[in-house]
Amino acid sequence: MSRTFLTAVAVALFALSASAGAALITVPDASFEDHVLTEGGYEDIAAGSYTGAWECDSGDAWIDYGYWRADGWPEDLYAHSGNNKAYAYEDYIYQILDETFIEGVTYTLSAWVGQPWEGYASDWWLYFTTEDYTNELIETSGTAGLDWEQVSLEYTATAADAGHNIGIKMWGSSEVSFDDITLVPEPATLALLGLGALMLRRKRS
Ligand SMILES: [Ca+2]
Repeated sequence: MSRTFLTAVAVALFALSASAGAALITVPDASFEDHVLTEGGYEDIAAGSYTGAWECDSGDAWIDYGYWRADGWPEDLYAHSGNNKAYAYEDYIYQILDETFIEGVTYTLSAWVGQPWEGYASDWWLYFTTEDYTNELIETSGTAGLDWEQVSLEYTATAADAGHNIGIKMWGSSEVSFDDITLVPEPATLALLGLGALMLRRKRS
């Protein structure tokens, strides 16, 4: 085997290992089901009795299981999956993950958003932060509809972000609800493979 070929193989293997290493990030309590509720129940994320992984900023964020219907409201938005969803009344819901940013990797944070009633404020925001949840790296926002919709935010980590914990954060107005949060890193695998092919070509010519 030629040295050129071995170089290309090495580059491809490196790309594959980078891909495997960053392929999956598990968001703890991604569907807000870790805290078990009975139907009609709710729990303040800031309460000491809350058992999930999420945190909030000002104590106005809850997980619920059909709370508004149980409270007599004709409409409610049931969880996108499982029993529970989260909502924030002008509050932040966030988590600082154990995983750290890798320079050049593009992270996609996705959430399902929706709201139960017409005529109420319905803004949602998504953010990436570092381990300080107030340090916002990027944000996006929109308006929640009456049914669930998946929204997302992409961020490519810089050299300055590398090694910092990944923070994911949401904000909602009124009873804008969130469920099924995912975080997918996309390493520059194809770019690295492309680089390998380019090196191969250059050495041949
Ligand atoms: Ca859920």
